[in-house]
Amino acid sequence: MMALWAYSGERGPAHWCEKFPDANGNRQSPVNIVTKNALVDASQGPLTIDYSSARCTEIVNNGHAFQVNAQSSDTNLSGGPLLHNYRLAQFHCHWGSKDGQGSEHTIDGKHYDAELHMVHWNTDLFQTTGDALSHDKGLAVLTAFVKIGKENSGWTKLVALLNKVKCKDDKCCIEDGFDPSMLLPENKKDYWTYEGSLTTPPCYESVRFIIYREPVEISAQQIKSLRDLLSYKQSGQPESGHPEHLSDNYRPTMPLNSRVITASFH
Ligand code: 1SD
Ligand code: ZN
Repeated sequence: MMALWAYSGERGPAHWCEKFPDANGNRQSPVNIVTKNALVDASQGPLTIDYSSARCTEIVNNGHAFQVNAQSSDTNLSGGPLLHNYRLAQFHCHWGSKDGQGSEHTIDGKHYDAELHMVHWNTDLFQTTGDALSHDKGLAVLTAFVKIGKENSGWTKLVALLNKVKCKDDKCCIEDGFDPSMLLPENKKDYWTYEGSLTTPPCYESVRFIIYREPVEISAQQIKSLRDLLSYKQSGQPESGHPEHLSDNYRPTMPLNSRVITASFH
């Protein structure tokens, strides 16, 4: 079956709103962060991130990205700009086919090489991830930029897992689990935050983004394992006119409109 949307061509980002009207809304993501315009709010309390009970037991290639699913557990993301408790549902990345592109958000117009999204849902107000997905304050996405540089030992295990889900719909159990905190930058105090949306259809306006200022570095060899993923099924072939490799899976930045981006630091 043909995918309902894509990152280029006739079903690319400019056409998403034809099937997914929220994509035309006024609080869409990603956005360009103009650092000098961010409103400093050092009064926000610290962000609490507790992944100690995380049970990340499955990795999937969904044809748009890889995704590591977390089973229901007592992970917690709260504090900072968040008014509720959030629980980790999954994490995934967006990346480029070549250096200098791949992140969804940009900083003063500049792309990083990839962007990691830790997707959390609000367990105070909703019963399931599905309920939370389409409602304001439903999701919180903790975001880390990825930059090509030195090898990252926190990524070693992820790279090994990526090799097991090369094709669309490939799935693999992670027997001994995966500690997602290995993928976050050291400096967790400095971040930007704003109210946005899912960056993929249906583009629901349900997401509070929290974006770390400090990028994490991974090696050229490590990013290659992302670029080597395939966008089609083992038994199939690439859709005509669409890239064989899964990359450049980032949405162009969307207008900020009247939103304000807050910075946790001076
Ligand atoms: O792209 C993801 C999508 O795969 C899904 O995870 C959705 C939440 O269910 O979130 C978007 S994103 O906004 O985190 N990129
Ligand atoms: Zn994402």
